[in-house]
Amino acid sequence: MEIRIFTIFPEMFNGPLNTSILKRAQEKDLVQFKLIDFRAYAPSKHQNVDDTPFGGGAGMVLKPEPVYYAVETELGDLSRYEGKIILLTPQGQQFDQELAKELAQEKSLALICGHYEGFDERIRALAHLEISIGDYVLTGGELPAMVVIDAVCRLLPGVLGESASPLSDSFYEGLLEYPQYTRPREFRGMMVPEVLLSGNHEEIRKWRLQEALKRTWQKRPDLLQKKELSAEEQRLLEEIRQEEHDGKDG
Ligand code: 9D3
Repeated sequence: MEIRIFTIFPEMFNGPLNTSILKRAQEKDLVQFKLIDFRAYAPSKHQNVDDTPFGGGAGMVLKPEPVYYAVETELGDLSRYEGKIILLTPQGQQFDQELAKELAQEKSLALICGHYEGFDERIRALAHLEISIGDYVLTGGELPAMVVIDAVCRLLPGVLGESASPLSDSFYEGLLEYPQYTRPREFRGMMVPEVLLSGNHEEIRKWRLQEALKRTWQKRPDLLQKKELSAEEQRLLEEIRQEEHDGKDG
């Protein structure tokens, strides 16, 4: 996948893109990143990429020309561009795992980051979709772009090793994670649950599934509403409800 990032702060991306999994994904040529500073496309060298809003008011607005010039120069004829052009904006569709999966199917992505109070409205016409990463106010679209890139790239074939395959996400899809333990068996009086030491893989599988269901039920009941539960999951959840009702610890 090729990912182009349009920003006036390309240096913000150096850490995340050149560390760990994303670094390795580039080395394996599974993904290519190109950072484009749209300041380089300002109408003249000293002309700014932002300006005061027509009609008055505080703050600065990102001008359309540098963004259009940058995107058109990089992507060529937009009617022939095969990927998705994405505007990062607080008004966008809220990013989630489903959207990450959809974007992971694309051959290329172009992410446009604003870093102002807003965009000139005409910039929206460039984009196929607008994405927000949640209801909180950031200083720009760069961190959201990195969130989208991270979530999408880990889904690309070969990016994660076998052991951490995104396929293993799917068994517990839509659930919070089950509790995990490593050595030592006892730490400051806190024990690793016996079942995990038992070597009984079927018991371990059931325990993990039930713990994942329990956590989700307690902390994110909204996720359970969305999920279609198998017969086994319904049975395990019923047990959890019963235990809770009987006042066992949970
Ligand atoms: C005056 C209204 N503000 C919107 C709440 C203006 C505004 C504030 C901050 C416009 C842009 C920004 C910078 N944020 C982003 O560009 C952004 C963002 C975010 O702030 N939260 C979650 N997702 C995103 S995606 C892009």
